[in-house]
Amino acid sequence: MEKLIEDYSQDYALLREAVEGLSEEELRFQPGPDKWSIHQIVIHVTDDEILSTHRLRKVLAEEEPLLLSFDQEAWTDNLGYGRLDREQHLLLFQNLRASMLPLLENLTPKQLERVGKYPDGMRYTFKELLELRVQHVRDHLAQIERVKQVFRKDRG
Ligand code: NI
Repeated sequence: MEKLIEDYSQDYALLREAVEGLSEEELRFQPGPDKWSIHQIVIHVTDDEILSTHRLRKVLAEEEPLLLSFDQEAWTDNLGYGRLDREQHLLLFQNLRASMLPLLENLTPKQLERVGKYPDGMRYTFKELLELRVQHVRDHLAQIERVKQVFRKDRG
C-alpha cells in the first residue's frame, strides 16, 4: 500500500516532466486524424482525475455507491479541449492528488476493501480504484512518449 500511495503521489511530477520544455507545436501535434495531441491528453488526464477523485471519495464515504463513467471522446470534442488552459489543468491535477493524500494516510484494511459499483454490475474496491488511477496516468505517459516519437520522426 505504501508503494501505491508513493506512485500515486509521484504522478504529477512525471506528468509535468513529460511536457516540460516541449514547443507549443509539439504539444499540439496530432499523430493522426483521430489521435490526441499531448495537450489533449493532459486535459483528458485531468478531467478523468476530477471524476475519479469524486469516485474515490464516494466509495470511502457511502455504502456501495453507484459509480459513473464518462464518454471521453465526447468530452474531448464537445468541451473544446484545444481551447482549455493546460497549465491550469496540470495544477488542478496536482491539487486533486494532493487533496487526497490526507485521506490515504492511515486507511484501514477495511476501508481499502470498500466497494463501489458501476451500472453494468462491475464492482471495484477502493484499493483497485486507486491502482487504476496510477495505471491511467502511466498509460497516458507512455502515449505521450509515442506522440513525441512520431512528432520527431515527422520533423526529423
Ligand atoms: Ni484515459
